[in-house]
Amino acid sequence: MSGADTSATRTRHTRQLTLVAAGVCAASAVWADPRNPAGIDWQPIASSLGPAFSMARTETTVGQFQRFASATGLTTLAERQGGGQVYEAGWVKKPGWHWRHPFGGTQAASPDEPAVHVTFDEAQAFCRWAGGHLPTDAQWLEAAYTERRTTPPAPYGRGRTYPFPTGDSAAGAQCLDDCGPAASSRAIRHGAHLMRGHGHARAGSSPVGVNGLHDMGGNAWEWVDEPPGATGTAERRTRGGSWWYGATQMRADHLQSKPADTTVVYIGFRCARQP
Ligand SMILES: [Ca+2]
Repeated sequence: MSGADTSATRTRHTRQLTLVAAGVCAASAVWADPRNPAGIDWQPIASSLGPAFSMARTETTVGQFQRFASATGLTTLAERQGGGQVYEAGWVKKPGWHWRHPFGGTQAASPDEPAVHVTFDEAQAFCRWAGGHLPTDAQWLEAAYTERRTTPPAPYGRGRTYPFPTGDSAAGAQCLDDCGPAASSRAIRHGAHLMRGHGHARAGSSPVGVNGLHDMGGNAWEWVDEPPGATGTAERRTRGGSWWYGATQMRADHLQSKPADTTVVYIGFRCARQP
């Protein structure tokens, strides 16, 4: 019995040392809450459509994804293929553009930037490691547009469904200039020449929206599990628009999808979990 305990202790200690050696600054968080190894800030959503669930209050960040990559040894498809893509006069592969360097160059992404250039399967794997799953389309829509908090702060009203994740208008979101001038000043300058848009902002730096969530409209476009349970490279839906788009793409009736192995500078994700 004591031998088993000693072995378990040694195994746990070895893993802690491995995490520390790998530069996992949040190792304490990993061990403090094994149900939430990524340290996600979860927002409960009291859904009227089905079981309650929680949604990450921000897009998955580079810091959170770093914990996952360190723990699993993941090298993403965009890294293995030498870079992800952006749309210019057509799809263009950008050497060196991936989640660690979203716009290439030598400036590494900050821990609070959204993790982008991530495939659907990589996003789903992160969410399962983090204790949840990619949201279903129904969960994403419920969380984005219908206010479910018991006493939401003004201007939000309990039970109201809004046209945008930011409420009655798209103002304040990280999108093209029809979301307002802050999208330019808020964007993180990586020095890359962009043919369109200003680039992404730090996750959670734009004003809070419906259900207390940030950036459900704009910033990084978000993978959702639609069609649910599909496998392979079948197209999956993306929700909420991005910094590359205007307000129209933030609406619930705007449907877009991409092959699951797409790696793009303006596609990221967030996770949901039960409850
Ligand atoms: Ca977003």
